[in-house]
Amino acid sequence: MIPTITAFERSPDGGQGLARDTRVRWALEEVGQPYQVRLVSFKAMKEPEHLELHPFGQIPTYEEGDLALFETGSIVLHIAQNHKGLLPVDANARARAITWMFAALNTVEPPILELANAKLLESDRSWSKERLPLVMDRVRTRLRELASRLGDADWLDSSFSAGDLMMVHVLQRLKSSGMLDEFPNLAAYVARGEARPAYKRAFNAQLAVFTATSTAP
Ligand code: GTB
Repeated sequence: MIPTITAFERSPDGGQGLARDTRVRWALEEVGQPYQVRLVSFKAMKEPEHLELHPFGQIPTYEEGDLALFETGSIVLHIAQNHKGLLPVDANARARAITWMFAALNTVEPPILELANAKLLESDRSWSKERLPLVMDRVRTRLRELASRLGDADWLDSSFSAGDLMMVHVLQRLKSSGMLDEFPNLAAYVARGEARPAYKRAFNAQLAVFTATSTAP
């Protein structure tokens, strides 16, 4: 059965691949599962039809037969559990890979989102300049810890997994800040993820949506 995901009709990132449908597209490409995409506008995301699929009115969602999922952690885990290629066969290695997925979403992504919000939504507040260095320090702490664990390894555990896919996509959000470059092994780790053919296909597919909608009359 071909799954259908939802994505922004017009991504605010201008096709940089930062919207979260990219991580789902990437997972589907890694396992060789074709998929369909339904594009949704910001208005449609808040309407009853979409809220039925996603209680928080966001993208991406994932539909496959009777199953409808939201939350990229859950969607990528579902894909990884039902196809070969994103989780090791060995039970302990599999549990560790899933642990890295949770670490990406629960430990590394929150301070990165806090930074994005501080820059995007709070820059006009009187306290913004004072707060920003604190928020940046929280991100740096996580990056330092992650860089120390990764060391000179290619991936977080023995081989590329859904944990790396999630971590790379989470870290990509920092590229424009320059903070990733303070940790050369993390910058190289992200570049390794982006060099994977499956990532390139996912990136190009989301970019094609942006290009098509921005050149439409
Ligand atoms: N925890 C959820 C998940 O992982 O699935 C979070 C989903 C989420 O944040 N979705 C965002 C959304 O639908 C799109 S990806 N937002 C609309 C809304 O909440 O009304 C987040 C995102 C948006 C924009 C950029 N960007 O422009 O760079 C990057 C990431």
